[in-house]
Formats: sequence, structure tokens, C-alpha cells
Amino acid sequence: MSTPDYTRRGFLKIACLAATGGSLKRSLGMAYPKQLFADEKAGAHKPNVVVILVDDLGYGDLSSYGASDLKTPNIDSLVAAGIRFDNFYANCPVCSPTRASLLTGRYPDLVGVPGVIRTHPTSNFGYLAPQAVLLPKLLKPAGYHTAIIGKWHLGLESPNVPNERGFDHFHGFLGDMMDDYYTHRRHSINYMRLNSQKIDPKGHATDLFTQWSIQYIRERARSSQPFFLYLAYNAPHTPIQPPKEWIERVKNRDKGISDRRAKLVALIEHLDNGIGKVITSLKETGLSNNTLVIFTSDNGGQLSVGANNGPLRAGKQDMYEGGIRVPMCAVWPDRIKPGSHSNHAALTMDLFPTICEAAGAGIDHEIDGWSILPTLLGKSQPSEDRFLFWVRCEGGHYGGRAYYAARCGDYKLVQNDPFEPMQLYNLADDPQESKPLARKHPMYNKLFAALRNHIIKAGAVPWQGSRKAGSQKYPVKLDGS
Ligand SMILES: [Ca+2]
Repeated sequence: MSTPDYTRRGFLKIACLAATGGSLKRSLGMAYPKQLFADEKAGAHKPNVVVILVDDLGYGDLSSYGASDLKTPNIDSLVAAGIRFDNFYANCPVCSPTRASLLTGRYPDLVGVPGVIRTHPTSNFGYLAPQAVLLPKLLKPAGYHTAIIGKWHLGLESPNVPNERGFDHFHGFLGDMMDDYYTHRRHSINYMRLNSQKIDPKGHATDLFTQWSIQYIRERARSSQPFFLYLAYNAPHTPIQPPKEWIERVKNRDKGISDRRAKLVALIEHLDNGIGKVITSLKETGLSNNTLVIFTSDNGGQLSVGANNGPLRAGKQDMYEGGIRVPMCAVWPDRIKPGSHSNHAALTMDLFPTICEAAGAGIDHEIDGWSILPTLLGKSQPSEDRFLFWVRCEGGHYGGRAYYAARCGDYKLVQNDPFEPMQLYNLADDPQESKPLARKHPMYNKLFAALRNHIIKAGAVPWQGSRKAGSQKYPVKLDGS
């Protein structure tokens, strides 16, 4: 497929605007006209889009990304069937913010989600902004049926639940995690839903989300309407609780593996098996040739449970590469070249305009993400000099404060803890982020100033939200406890 000229011009316009700190408002609507594919050959129609977001999978925890002690043949097949990214970043080293960026195309702190949304107000660090426009809201007028299966994690009650934020179909759970993959409870609360209905299904969460996705795909196959399926598995997030037979399989294969690592490997392999079943259902229904599948993780692997982030420093919660750089691949038969590869630096929020462009959905409001569709399709895309930002607010030893990273080109400014100084690294010379550069380096001030401006902008967006009147008292005890 040739990329229409106006798409490239549109991209360049966006690039210039963003490079100068300008607003992307309205320019995106011009860049991605709703009828992108309307003039293509007769019989062609809009692609289905399936985003598979896994939870806490590290950069090195797929065979195709270098793991030698696990087998992920299904995800590896996806990677081989499309384009693989080696410099793809989650928007945050933890769950909720990355999910907010995926669904809004914005930095998470610009839509009220600088940290993890949780049940209890004393540990909650986000409230999805009412004015944020979510991806299904744009795909719907473009003709799509929209579904989320699995983990939502962008609000626990109305109006921040999937059906009220644009999804036609929700089959999954609202919470930040499950305390048990079989009971599905969090803090003894049942957050499992079929749309607005509370449900109590039996089975391992990975198996349920796999079954529900296959069921959804088979139902949609009977319709000519394109669909968007956001499949958000909670594996391999803690608790590391794979089905027993999957642990036995790993231990029988690798006699020397530690118990801790065996459990995580088994949870990942079980997840891989489920993803394989979903991909098979796309093939069996004849939909796969017209489906764009994107696979990635919401943050890096958790080192304390034995995750492998490959050669990268640190892991989940950290602003070093191991916390934010994640596997990513995109498959679209006859559009994306199998076995292709990109070093292009991109973030989760870039998937929003990418999907809109592929779906022919117009964007008429300000976003922060840039479409990477030209890169996916093997077209030239200007190398970016944009500033990238990461932020996370958290309690515990972080003290309710935020910590940050910023990147431009090869330079990255990192503050891995609110009580540490900012440090500058050159990722090309120092991929391990172990040799901080002098503070007088000119990129230090450039990144520091750009991040400061971002923090000021985000300061206008509340993240505690307005809980129902009377339902919550002031969340912090004033005696300091
Ligand atoms: Ca996560």
C-alpha cells in the first residue's frame, strides 16, 4: 500500500508543531481524514484492530527478545509475522498511567492519572479526567464496534467505567490487580463485570480472558462491522500464580530452575498459550488477514518476582530502561512486512493516533502521541527530536511525591526516586545508565527545562477527582499516621 502524500505532510506538520512545543490540536484531524481507505480498491474495508496489552512483562521475558529459559512460541510467531520494535516504551513504569496513555493518546498526568488508581483513597494516585476522549469514542463514529476484555484499571465506579467511557462491550475487571487469579478478588471485593453486571466466573483469569476474547471474535465474525478489541491480560502481574500443570511442565523441562523463576516462567508460558488461542480464532474465522494486531506490555518486569528485563537496568517502578522499555510488535498481513524491525523510539501513547490512522478515525483535539503507522508500513518517518516525559506519583517510601524521566535523542534525564538528584545519561554511549554526565552538560538544562514545563502543564489537571459526595472523607489522617 502506498502512503498517501497528505499523511506524510500531516506527519511532518505534527512533528514540527511538537518539536516547537506547539499544540497538536486540529492538525491531527487534518492529518488523518476519516476516509483514509475509502479510495482503495473495491472490496477493501477497514481493518479490525486487536491490542494485546500484557501486565508487567519484562523486556527480556520472551524467547524472541532473548530469554533462554522460557518458551513463548505464540508471541514469537506474532513478532516474526510483523514488525518488532526494540525501542518501544511504556508511558510509565506502572499500570494505570500507561493504560491511560494508550486510551487517550496523552501523557498520563495530562489526563489525571500520574500514578496507580487504587481502591483506597490513601493509596490512590489517579482519577481519569472527565474531559479525556478515549479511543473507542473516536472509533465508534468511524464504524467500529469496541470491546475491552480483561483489566481496565482506570476507575472503579461510575462514570469512570468502560461502558461509560466509550466501550460497547466490557468483560473483565475494574481493579488494579487480583489478589488471586482464581477468586479474582481485590481487597475481598469482586470487581469482575460483564458490562455493568457483577459476575463471579470460575477459572484462572488468563483462561477466562482468552475464552471471552475468542467468544467475542467469533461473534464479531458474523458481522461486517469492523471491531476494536483491547485485550488486557493481568498476567504476568503478581501474584505469580500459574496453573499447577504449567509449573510442573517448566520444572520437568529445566531441573535447575529456581522455584521463583519457574513460577513466573509458567505464568508467562500459560499467557503465551492463551494469546496463541486468540490468534488462532482470528485465523479460523477468516479475520486475521484484515486485522491489525499490536502486542506490548504496560511496564517492565518486576525483579523481585524473578522477571528478566534483558540487558536493561532495573525494573517495574523504575525510571531506568528496565522499568519502561518493553517488547512491542505489530502484525497486519499484506501491510506490515513480516520479519521487519525498527529502532524508532515510540511510546504507548503513540498507539492512539496510529490506530486512529489505520482505522480512518479523525482526531480533532489535542493529543501528545504521534502516529507510527508510516514506520509500521515500512515507510520513511522522520527521526524524532521530540522531548519524551515519564512521571509517576506514589505513596510508600516515595512519600506521595512524583519522580521523573525525560528523553530527547540519546540523552535521558532520570530521577528514579523523589529523594535522588536528577542525573543525565547518554543511552547510546551508556545503555546501562551507569555513568552520569556532568550537570553542566547542555542537555541537562534542556531536558530539565522541558520537563519543568511539562510539570507546570500537568499541574492544571487534578488527579484526586471528585468522589461521590459523602462517600469519602478527607483521605489523609491529620495526625500523620
Ligand atoms: Ca503493570
